[in-house]
Amino acid sequence: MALSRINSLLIIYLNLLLLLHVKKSFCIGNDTVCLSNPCPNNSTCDNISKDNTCHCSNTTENVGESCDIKLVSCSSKPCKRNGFCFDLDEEPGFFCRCPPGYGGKTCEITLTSCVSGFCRHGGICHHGTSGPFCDCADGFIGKHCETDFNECGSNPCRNGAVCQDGINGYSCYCVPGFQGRYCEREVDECASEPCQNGAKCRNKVGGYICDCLPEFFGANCEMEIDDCLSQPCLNGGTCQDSVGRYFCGCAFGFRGEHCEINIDECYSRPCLNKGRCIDGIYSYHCNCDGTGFTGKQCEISMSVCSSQPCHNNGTCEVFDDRYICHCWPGFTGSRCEIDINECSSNPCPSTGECVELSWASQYGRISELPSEFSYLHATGYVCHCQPGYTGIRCEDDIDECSSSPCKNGATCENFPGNYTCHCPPQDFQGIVYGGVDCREIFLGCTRNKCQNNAICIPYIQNGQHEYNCLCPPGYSGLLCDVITTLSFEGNSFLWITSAPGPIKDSLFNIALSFQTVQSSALLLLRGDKDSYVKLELWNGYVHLSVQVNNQSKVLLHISHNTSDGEWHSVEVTLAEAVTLTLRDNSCVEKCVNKAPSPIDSDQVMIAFQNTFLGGLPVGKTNDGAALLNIYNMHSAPSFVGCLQDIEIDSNLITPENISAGSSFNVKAGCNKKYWCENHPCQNRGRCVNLWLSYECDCYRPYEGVNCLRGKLCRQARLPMTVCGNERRNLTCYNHSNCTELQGDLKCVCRPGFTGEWCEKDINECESTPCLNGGMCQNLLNTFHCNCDGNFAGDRCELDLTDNLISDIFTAIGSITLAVLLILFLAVFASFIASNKRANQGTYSPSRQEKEGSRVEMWNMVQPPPMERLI
Ligand SMILES: *[C@@H]1O[C@H](CO)[C@@H](O)[C@H](O)[C@H]1NC(C)=O
Ligand SMILES: *[C@@H]1O[C@H](CO)[C@@H](O)[C@H](O)[C@H]1NC(C)=O
Ligand SMILES: *[C@@H]1O[C@H](CO)[C@@H](O)[C@H](O)[C@H]1NC(C)=O
Ligand SMILES: *[C@@H]1O[C@H](CO)[C@@H](O)[C@H](O)[C@H]1NC(C)=O
Ligand SMILES: *[C@@H]1O[C@H](CO)[C@@H](O)[C@H](O)[C@H]1NC(C)=O
Ligand SMILES: *[C@@H]1O[C@H](CO)[C@@H](O)[C@H](O)[C@H]1NC(C)=O
Ligand SMILES: *[C@@H]1O[C@H](CO)[C@@H](O)[C@H](O)[C@H]1NC(C)=O
Ligand SMILES: *[C@@H]1O[C@H](CO)[C@@H](O)[C@H](O)[C@H]1NC(C)=O
Ligand SMILES: *[C@@H]1O[C@H](CO)[C@@H](O)[C@H](O)[C@H]1NC(C)=O
Ligand SMILES: *[C@H]1O[C@H](CO)[C@@H](O)[C@H](O)[C@H]1NC(C)=O
Ligand SMILES: CC(=O)N[C@H]1CO[C@H](CO)[C@@H](O)[C@@H]1O
Repeated sequence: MALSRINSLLIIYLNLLLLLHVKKSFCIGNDTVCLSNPCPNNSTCDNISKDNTCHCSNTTENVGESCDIKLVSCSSKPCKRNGFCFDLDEEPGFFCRCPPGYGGKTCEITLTSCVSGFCRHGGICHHGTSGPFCDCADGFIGKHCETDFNECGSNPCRNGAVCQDGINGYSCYCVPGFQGRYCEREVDECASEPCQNGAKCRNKVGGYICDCLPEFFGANCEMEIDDCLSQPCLNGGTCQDSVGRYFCGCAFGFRGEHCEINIDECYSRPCLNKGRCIDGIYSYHCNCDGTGFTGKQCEISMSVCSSQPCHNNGTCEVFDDRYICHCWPGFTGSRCEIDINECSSNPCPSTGECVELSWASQYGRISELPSEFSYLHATGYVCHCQPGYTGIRCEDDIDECSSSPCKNGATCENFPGNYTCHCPPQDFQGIVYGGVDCREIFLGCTRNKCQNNAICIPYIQNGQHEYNCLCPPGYSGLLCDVITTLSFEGNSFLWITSAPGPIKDSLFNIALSFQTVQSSALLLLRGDKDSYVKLELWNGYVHLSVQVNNQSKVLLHISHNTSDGEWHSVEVTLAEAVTLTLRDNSCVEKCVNKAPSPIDSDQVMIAFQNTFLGGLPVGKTNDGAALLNIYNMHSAPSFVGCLQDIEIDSNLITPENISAGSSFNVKAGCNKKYWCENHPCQNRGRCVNLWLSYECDCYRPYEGVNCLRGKLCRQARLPMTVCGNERRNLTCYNHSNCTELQGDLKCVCRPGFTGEWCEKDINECESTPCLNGGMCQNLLNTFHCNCDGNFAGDRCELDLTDNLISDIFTAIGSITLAVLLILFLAVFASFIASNKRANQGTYSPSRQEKEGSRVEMWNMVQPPPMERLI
């Protein structure tokens, strides 16, 4: 029930709200209101206003809902009888205040009874016989009490006071000095005792006068006269004013009432030692001249510090009758005379030099120090770097190459402290750059005269383009046109004499290059029989032996085989040590050998005047009789081969400066002959170049010079014997006899044979008995020398020309040798040919060999008769 009532109430309320809303939206549609222009004349439709749609356009003129009511304003002067008009903004638009006795809307009515407003200012209206009249309140007069009565008219105020009229009264406003209702009483201004400092007050009209005591002034004598105004205090004294007087506060050094007295500071005699005192203002000065003292009070004896005893800017301080020196850091000593040596520990490395900071002379000169010397910073050191180094401890190498100093494509190589430019080789235009930085163009080699493939090295001297020739081995001279090569052709020697040098320098120095196939040979001997230095080849190795006074001292060698037919350079120096050096590209290790020098006597030096190269003069020299004795000593065989670039004590030996008679079998140039080039050895025999000749290493059964000769049953040529016992059988070849000695079988050989069975033919050529290049042929128990054309004799020992060093000889000798050889070979060949023919058809060499061996070993049959081939 209750619920349904609440429901219906809620529905009614909601409907009401809806209605209100609809109405509101309707009414608010002001556009439509104004559009219909419902407002009357003299009004406008306002579309902002919600409630009052029409507004009167001039509200001072038109009012009312339809703006149709017109107001009357005071401007139209509606009030009569001088009534005062007030504008109203409601009907009728004005209000008139009428003068007394009149009324009505426009004061048009004359009042004749006690109506309100007949009496003004509280006057009471009474009705009389002749009309109403007014009983006015105090202070007002007139028919209607309209006029205020002037009470000041009787001048009630005195002494020039101003009277002001009021309603039923008045007020008096007094001039100063008067008081009272009518300003009739005079005021006593001295009553408040305005005068100070004992002054007497005299009253005056409207004021007073203070009669001041001396020292005071001012209207009330309140101010005191300043006695200090005259600045009575002298010499900077301060003035202090007091009543009727002043006091001076004096500056230091002055006294007196006005500080006029300068106090004498010398009075106490402050200067000592007869110094003269000069007074000043609150001070004194001691003039110590002539007293021998100094200081403010002449208290310091001048004798101690005046001589400036302290060194190195130390300060001198007097201490009793002595002095003390105060030193700067870095100095010490009682007089600062010792400069502490900060460099004593050698703190800088080798690339820098230690410079002490106390070395004033170095300031401004080296970059590591500031420009000005100061004792304040004089302790310690700096490292002054050598050129090319930097860093505090000069540890950094400056890369001089970083500035690219090398020009024209040269490469730069940095070194500690420096650089080197490697100039490029001659370019395609033939330009060579040189100089320190490869800047300069060197033209010296453009037309050089260097010979024999020498390398030309250009340079500039005094502005001229010059050149040097760098000679290849075997040549010397400015243009490398001098040949230094010498040929040693067997049993040769070259005798050089040199002046004896001073002993203490390098004793001697020999350098030479050699070329040989000999495995043993004497290269050089310097000295004599007792004392010498000897350079030899032993089994291909270079050996150096030194002998002093017949005692062998030093023996050095270098284990590198040099008998290979190629050039090898060897150097011997004798100074504090004996040094043997093999300067050889092929020698890789232990190419230098050293030993302490055994030579210390001048005697030896005299012996060293003589040097023999290649061999010793054994009986073969024009004036060699004496030498023969001196140099008849054991040595390696004489050298066969070539020597060049021989330097003895730095003197170059050339063929030109060899004197006649001091050599044998030595020729200029190198006569190395390539014997094997034409393959002279037949039947696959191996050719060995022996320098002056060649040798054929034949395969069996071939033999002979060129392996042409077949070794046809050689053992059968000579008879053999066979003997034996029950234990063994023995065959003895080559005509040897068989003997039995105490049951032991032995072969007894014929001369020229050797071996257990006398089977070996002794090679008589082994000792190279043929001289002067003669070629040896081995025979049975003997040999035969095939001599060079210029030589003859069993051993080719006879010289046919006697012209030792002649190029013609060389040519003829070689030709003769060749012709002889050819002849010999021809004879030899024809011999073999005829021999072969005799045996043709009967022999097969291999078969014969086999059968022969069988015969040799086991047959007791006597062999056929010997066949002599040569
Ligand atoms: C408005 O004034 C005009 C003449 O100026 C008149 O014709 C008209 O009737 C007036 N309208 C009203 C509502 O008084
Ligand atoms: C009222 O409406 C009129 C006509 O639409 C328009 O000219 C006028 O500016 C409006 N007044 C105001 C105050 O918006
Ligand atoms: C209204 O009317 C009076 C009298 O005619 C006039 O003085 C005043 O200027 C008018 N005001 C306006 C706003 O027009
Ligand atoms: C409008 O005002 C003028 C003067 O201001 C008056 O003459 C006129 O009669 C007035 N019109 C209406 C309809 O009130
Ligand atoms: C030495 O000392 C004096 C002051 O004691 C100073 O004026 C002067 O420059 C110093 N000399 C040097 C070289 O430092
Ligand atoms: C550095 O080397 C150049 C040539 O490369 C030379 O002229 C110069 O003297 C050298 N300087 C030093 C300090 O060694
Ligand atoms: C050096 O060479 C030669 C020739 O080839 C040879 O006879 C000799 O035995 C060699 N020496 C050594 C030590 O090998
Ligand atoms: C040198 O020594 C050898 C053997 O060692 C000796 O036979 C000779 O007589 C000596 N000569 C001299 C001059 O002492
Ligand atoms: C071998 O003996 C014979 C005869 O007895 C003799 O003539 C010959 O000389 C001897 N040969 C040797 C090498 O002893
Ligand atoms: C009345 O008119 C003004 C101006 O045209 C408008 O901004 C306003 O929304 C209107 N009011 C209604 C209720 O339509
Ligand atoms: C020990 C030995 O071998 N003896 C021999 C030596 O030669 C003769 C003949 O050929 C033999 O009969 C032996 O036996």
